[in-house]
Amino acid sequence: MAKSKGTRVRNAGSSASAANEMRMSIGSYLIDRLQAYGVRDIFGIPGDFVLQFYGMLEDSPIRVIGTTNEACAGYAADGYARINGIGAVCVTYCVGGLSLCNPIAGAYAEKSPVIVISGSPGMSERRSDPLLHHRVKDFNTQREVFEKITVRAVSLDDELTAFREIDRCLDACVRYKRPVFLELPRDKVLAVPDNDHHPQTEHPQSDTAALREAIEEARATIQAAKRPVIVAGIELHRFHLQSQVLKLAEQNNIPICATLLGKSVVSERHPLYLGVYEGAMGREEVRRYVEESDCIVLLGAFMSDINLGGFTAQLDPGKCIYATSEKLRIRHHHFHDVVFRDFMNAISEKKLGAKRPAPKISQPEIPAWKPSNATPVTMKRLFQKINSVLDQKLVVVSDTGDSLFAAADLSITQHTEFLSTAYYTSMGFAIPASVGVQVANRQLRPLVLVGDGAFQMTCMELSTTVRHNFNPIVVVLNNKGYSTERFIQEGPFNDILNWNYHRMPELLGAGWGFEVVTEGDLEKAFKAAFANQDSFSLLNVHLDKLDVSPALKRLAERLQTRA
Ligand SMILES: Cc1ncc(C[n+]2csc(CCOP(=O)(O)OP(=O)(O)O)c2C)c(N)n1
Ligand SMILES: [Mg+2]
Repeated sequence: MAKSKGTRVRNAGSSASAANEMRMSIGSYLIDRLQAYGVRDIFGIPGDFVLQFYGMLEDSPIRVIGTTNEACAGYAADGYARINGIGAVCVTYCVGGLSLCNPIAGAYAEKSPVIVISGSPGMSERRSDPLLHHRVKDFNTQREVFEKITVRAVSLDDELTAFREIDRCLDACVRYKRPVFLELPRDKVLAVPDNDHHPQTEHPQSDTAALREAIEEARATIQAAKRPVIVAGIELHRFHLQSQVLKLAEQNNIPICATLLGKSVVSERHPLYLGVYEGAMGREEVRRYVEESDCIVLLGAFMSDINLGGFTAQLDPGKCIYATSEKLRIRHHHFHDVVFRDFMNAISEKKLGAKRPAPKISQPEIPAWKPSNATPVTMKRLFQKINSVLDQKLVVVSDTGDSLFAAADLSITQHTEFLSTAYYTSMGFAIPASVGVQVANRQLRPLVLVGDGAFQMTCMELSTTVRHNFNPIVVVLNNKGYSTERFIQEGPFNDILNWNYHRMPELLGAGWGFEVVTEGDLEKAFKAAFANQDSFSLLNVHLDKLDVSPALKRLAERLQTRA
């Protein structure tokens, strides 16, 4: 993690300071600070070790959203955090908390700021080491597991330090945009520390000389380049730096592409937008533009394999400016103590000297979609259809599998956001994350793209969708198993049971289901789904088990030609 030169500590100021004289309990201080950081809703399932805190949450303005299991709560909180800027989940000791490990590991990997709160046995109950229920090895096991997958994991077991620990945890969550973990022993929820405390936040500072030198070198490098290009990554979204990247591009006529995880960071209808850069998996003209560029400005991007097309991206570090919240490298020079926001503000501050004509960029046409009524649906035609409906105010939430690869070719407009786990790639993300999206903003309508395998992992979260009258459109890519894996190595382990996915509404007592075999069915189902504003719609789209997206085919072909 990048260290910053200095850190300014400030009193954050909140009702907590005013209420300090009245002395708050640890539980109420935590709830107060959650609200100060923008947490309006919290996901989870209660249990006896956390019931008292749940009671306090119910009495607070924070809305508790019950989910069907804790893993789903984790994905929902992650989806919520990606829209709201921060999310939270509250569960019981070990049986609840440890189910969160996979979603929270994903949130860590992809920098989604989620606060995890877990109840735990009271400190007084722990004397003489009893075998209390839910205990694994010793009373610290759960916290130690979370130390590996969060930026800060603490137990609020000491009144003297609890408030300070809460401040530090929440601060780390927003500063690093990564999950934090707070364990609250049940006999400390109402404990009232008797020391005075004023909430504090830390503000990392850049080393001014390092910042100046980095900016001089970056500006000179971009200015001298004939064909610079920007690769925009997900951190621009997480740190709210989209306007800075657009300013840098527009002032200097520099084309922009996005990584797969960063897709939708800038509107894909922007005149300077080239497309998703994902090595061999992406469109050939985008790959060539980036790899032939003499100055590649990677901003907030993860240099991961799937994100950049299975390690097929060929980027020469000698031609790259690579800036993230953790690293700043200009060609082979490494800079320390430069805060990403300061770098972005300074680099976009004023126009660079070079006169550069606007590049000629032609985006692929989005042809009007006309169904050939009796023709069976293919992946290619399905995604052409989806592309043609994206003008609406939608959030595309894509699960892992060919739904993700295919979605890379969708054209995301200003009105649409794109959420996926393109780096960690855990199946089961999309349906619970879509719940998180609508809890964060009821005006957004998720278009969920999910394989049949991933759907079977977390589809029960549609239950929460129904409880809250949410209205996502869920497209199940029913290719009868794990086609992405089939594509790599076929075997009976890739087969799954074919469910009547379109009959989920009968089970849940709400929603509309559509079975889609032909293009005619697809046309009718989408029309009805868009008209159905009041509940979820589910399209069970039958596909051939060997039919994969153009993006996945491109990857395979190019890997073969390079081998
Ligand atoms: C939680 C999890 N388990 C296993 C995998 C490995 N995996 C990657 S893609 C895939 C198949 C996905 O199947 P499906 O959701 O039906 O999508 P499809 O590949 O058929 O498009 C599997 C098993 C994973 N990424 N995540
Ligand atoms: Mg499948």
